[in-house]
Amino acid sequence: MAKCKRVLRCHRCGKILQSDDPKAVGYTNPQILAEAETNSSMIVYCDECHDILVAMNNTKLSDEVDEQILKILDDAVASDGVILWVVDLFAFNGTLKENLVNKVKNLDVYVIGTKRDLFPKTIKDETFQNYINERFNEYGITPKNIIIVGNELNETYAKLIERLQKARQAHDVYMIGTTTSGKTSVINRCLKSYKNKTKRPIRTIIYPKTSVQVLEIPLSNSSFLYELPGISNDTSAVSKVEKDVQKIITPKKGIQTPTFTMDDKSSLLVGGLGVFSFMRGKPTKVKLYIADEVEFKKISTSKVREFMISNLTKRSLRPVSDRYRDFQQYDIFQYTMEDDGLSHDISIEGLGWISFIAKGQVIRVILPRGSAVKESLSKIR
Ligand SMILES: Nc1nc2c(ncn2[C@@H]2O[C@H](COP(=O)(O)OP(=O)(O)O)[C@@H](O)[C@H]2O)c(=O)[nH]1
Ligand SMILES: [Mg+2]
Repeated sequence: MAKCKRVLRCHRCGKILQSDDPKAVGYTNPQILAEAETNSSMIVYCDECHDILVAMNNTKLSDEVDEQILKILDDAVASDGVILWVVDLFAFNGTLKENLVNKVKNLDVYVIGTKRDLFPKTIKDETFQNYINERFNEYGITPKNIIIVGNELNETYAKLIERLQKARQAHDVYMIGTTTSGKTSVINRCLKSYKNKTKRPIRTIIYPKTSVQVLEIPLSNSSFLYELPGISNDTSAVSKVEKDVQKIITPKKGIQTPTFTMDDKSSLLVGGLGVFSFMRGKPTKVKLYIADEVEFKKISTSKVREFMISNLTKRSLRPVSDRYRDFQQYDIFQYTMEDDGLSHDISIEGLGWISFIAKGQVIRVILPRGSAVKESLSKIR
């Protein structure tokens, strides 16, 4: 009698998987393939896609502007400049890029966490400071100071300038941060309490030996603060969707934090863009953090695929991106959590995150291809 075996495809590119020829398409490790053949719930990628996915989650600088920023930062390194790193408290994850971190590691780094006003007032600044500190520490940076700001005009900004003036000891200050992290807003608010005591004007210049524009603010007759161009956030869901969808997923007024109890058959849909499926584990209380206009829904995991496809036309859960017309265009990651009883986040960069106590659950995350997913101890505990 003939033997029959299931033919498996790469979950990302759809190519038929094989483990015979490492040079041919669809190659994957024989052990993984053998395991997947007997375990139908396992997700497998060909080696090529696997490498792409790993690379994507280790965000590296990609575009040209980023290269120029690194060039400018060579000056910061050479002159022992001070780094003022602006981070978006909501869309934090793409912030720490390897090349950038390596460049400024040995300098004094001050961090400004922006958009505090999006979060409930009950959350203490300290909570955000601890989170930022932990993430920077992971990359070998100990920030000298972390300041949390929002869109209100308050003393924080005046204090910020004062503190920076003292700390920098006549060195130049280089302000860096991802695009839309809030650099210009911070500067505009600081300028309200800034007095230019120098003979030099505030101006934009093309930074020497580069082709990028920077804002140059004189701090003394011989030193400046430079606002550098935004670092690309090419792994953010925001960069993967059209303008009107971007507007919906980027919080303006506030975020919503609905809670759910997820069992091993339930999934949480975040608009038509992201899904968190709990595959294994006891019922878990989950808090979702997303922009106020994003719709969400808890459904049975067995219905996810069908729902996502029908939602493309029905649009019963918004937003929907027309760039993701079929299920193959989403990436899928699977996390097996530790059993440490601590609060963890799984975040889809730029879209939002879930927060829950880790107890060995298996969680599958579906997200627009190319956006990064990150697991860490919780931002808000
Ligand atoms: N809610 C809120 N929005 C902010 C804050 N700072 C900046 N934004 C918004 O974030 C977007 C990008 O800000 P911008 O300062 O231009 O960022 P840049 O690209 O880093 O210079 C704009 O829509 C701002 O209105 C803040 O503290 N709170
Ligand atoms: Mg700007």
